[in-house]
Amino acid sequence: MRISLRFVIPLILALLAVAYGVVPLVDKLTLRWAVRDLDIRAELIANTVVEPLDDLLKAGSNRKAIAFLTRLTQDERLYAVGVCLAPDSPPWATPTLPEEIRCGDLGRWTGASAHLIDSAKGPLHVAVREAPLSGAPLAALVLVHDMSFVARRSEETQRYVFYVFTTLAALVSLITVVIAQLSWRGWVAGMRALLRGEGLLRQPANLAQQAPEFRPIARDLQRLIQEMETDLRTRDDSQVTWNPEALRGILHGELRGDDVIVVSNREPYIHQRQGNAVALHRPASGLVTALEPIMRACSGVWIAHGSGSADRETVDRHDRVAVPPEAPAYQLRRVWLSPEEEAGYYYGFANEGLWPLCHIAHVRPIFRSSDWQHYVEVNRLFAQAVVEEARTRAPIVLVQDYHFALLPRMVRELLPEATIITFWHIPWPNPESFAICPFAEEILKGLLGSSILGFHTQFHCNNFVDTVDRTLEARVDREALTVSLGGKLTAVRRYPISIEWPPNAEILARPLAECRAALRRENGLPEDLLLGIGVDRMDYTKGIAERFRAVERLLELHPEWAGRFCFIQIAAPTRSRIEEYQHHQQRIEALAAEINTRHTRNGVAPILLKASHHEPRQVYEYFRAADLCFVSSLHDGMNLVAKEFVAARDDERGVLILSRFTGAARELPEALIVNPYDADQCAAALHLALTMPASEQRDRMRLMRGLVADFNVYRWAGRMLLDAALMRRRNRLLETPVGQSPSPPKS
Ligand code: GDG
Repeated sequence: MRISLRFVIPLILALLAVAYGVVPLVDKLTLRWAVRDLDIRAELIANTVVEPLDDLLKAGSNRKAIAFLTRLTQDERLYAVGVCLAPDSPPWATPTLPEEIRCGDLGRWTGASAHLIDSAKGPLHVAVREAPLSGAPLAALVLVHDMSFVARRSEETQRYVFYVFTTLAALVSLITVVIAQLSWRGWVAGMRALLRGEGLLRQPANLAQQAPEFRPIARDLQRLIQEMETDLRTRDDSQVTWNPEALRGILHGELRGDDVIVVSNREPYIHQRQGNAVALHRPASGLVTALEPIMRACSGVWIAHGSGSADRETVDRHDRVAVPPEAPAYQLRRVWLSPEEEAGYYYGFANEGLWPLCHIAHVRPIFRSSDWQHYVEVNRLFAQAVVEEARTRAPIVLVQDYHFALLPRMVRELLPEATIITFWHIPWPNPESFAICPFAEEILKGLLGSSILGFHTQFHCNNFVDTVDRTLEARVDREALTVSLGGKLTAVRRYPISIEWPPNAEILARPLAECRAALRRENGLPEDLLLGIGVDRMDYTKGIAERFRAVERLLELHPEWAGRFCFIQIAAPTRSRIEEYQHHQQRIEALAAEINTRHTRNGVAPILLKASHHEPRQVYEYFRAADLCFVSSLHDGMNLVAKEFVAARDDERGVLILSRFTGAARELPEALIVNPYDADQCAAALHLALTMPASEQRDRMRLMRGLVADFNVYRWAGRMLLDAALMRRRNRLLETPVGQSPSPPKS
């Protein structure tokens, strides 16, 4: 529409100008030129005919004189000729001489220019010239030219002028449209690129080449936008009290209540058949711990694998169940997998391939092409579930973890307007380590379907960007930390995950002294015994063996602790179908037994291994009963146990020993930071913790609690949602055609 107007309007203007300006001008000019030509012609004829005419008159042959004049009019333009010998006599003339030409008023036709008359024949040009003849010195010759040829010539000229000008006008209009289109697109593209953060300054060779005139404005605009964003971020982060209400506020204010869909492998509630009854379980998973309070606040849909033996019995006909059961706040949509799919996608590719690949824990990754096929299929299955659950064309999809590396791209293809935030809960290795994966390219391309890709630490963000740079033909902006693949931009951002704060009152309900006494009693331990705690899934990345070795080393270096100190390890069973995990559990059990054999004193074993699942409330009671918590992961994205221990200690006591290879170590430097591979250092940290004065414990714990309180899980999710909202606003602004409302809901 815009294009056709741009073409037609100049064309119409040009035609009007031709009709009312150019054509009359051409007429006037043609006439003027013709009259001048005829004047000259008349002069020439007069000069030529006077002499022969005089001879004929002298010879007295009037008849011959008239015949001579009539012969002259055989010239197609000379219409009539007459001779006036005296003013009062009738002219000798050809029969065609118009009647209004009389010898008495010839003065009417003389002067600087000839005169025109209209006759039945058409316009005539009359020229009167002196013709001194013998005996009639005042005689005059009247020459009348037919001017119809002028009209014909003028008509022809008009036609040519019209065609020429119309063609020119059409050409000019066309060129105008093309230039306008090109420059409009260039500017729009430049502006879009700028607002997307692909500043011209960052790709001078590319964009600045396309629109070099844009460069100075771009620099200023970009700086302004960045300053505003930083300003907004800092203000938001420091001024908001991050709680469920704040999150709901963002969702309904910034995101206009758009629908939120979470996708994860692990479901937050598992229904298990136990005889005739159905029991509800909360799985041991950092991801679930973090996301559950978010979903309770946002009330969207959580899509996950229905893995419980009674899961099918508890869903409605859309495979949904409202949770939490005691106060439903959101929908859990279960996706069913066959045993083969689960074996290939979950146990195989995700946990025998990607998990060891991303954790530098010296367990060799296994990649089977059959596992990969299942991984692709299951990702597609979940992508389809996302489409089914989306209420609008542009939902916010929160993709969780390494089980769904391909999902972001699949969802992007099915729902191009969706805002896809992918969070990678585990570390991202360096490019050399990642390169051994035979499906590296597909995984990276899959992840780059995300609008935002989040990691716990800046180090993992950098590793990811480096990996993309080495593996794909993508544009990487290291300053803005964005990756552009096939024109689609993915922002790679750091969002350190956290836990609910303040912690749920229920899990802190039991008084501290009671927890201390009860747990010692229940485990047959002396009342004054010092207690260490470790809570993990039974995973080889958690460094449980290294932890036990540290306890052993402590007892070797400080035998006085034997019988006075016990370390309780809660190890929830995990991925037990995988051989590596079975071996790991056997090794851990054997190691604990071996150390206990050597160091048990007064009936107190130094290590109490509880290889079973515990409810969150019990876990928190252990945290509250302990004097120290030891987190010794060999490599961990964040490690929420560290933060949970801090949250559990409202008495501001207890010491946290924390592996430097966890994301948490970057946020909690007041913990005793150790290298879990260094048994001596860990033993020294254990000794330090057991002897740390209460005041120092309080000082350290206060700082750590302050950090976790400020940076709780609502802030983690809120930050991502705010970034998503900003992105959506930008996209709506830039991609919505003028006058069209953005993304109407699906009918
Ligand atoms: C991944 C990343 C990242 C443990 N045993 C029991 C139990 N737990 C709970 C803990 C904690 C959670 O499981 C473990 O969370 P972590 O963060 O320590 O570790 P991963 O499960 O490996 O989590 C990790 C996390 O994702 C989040 O992004 O921090 O780096 O590896 O909440 O309390 N919970 C129950 N019973 C148990 O026996 N109920």
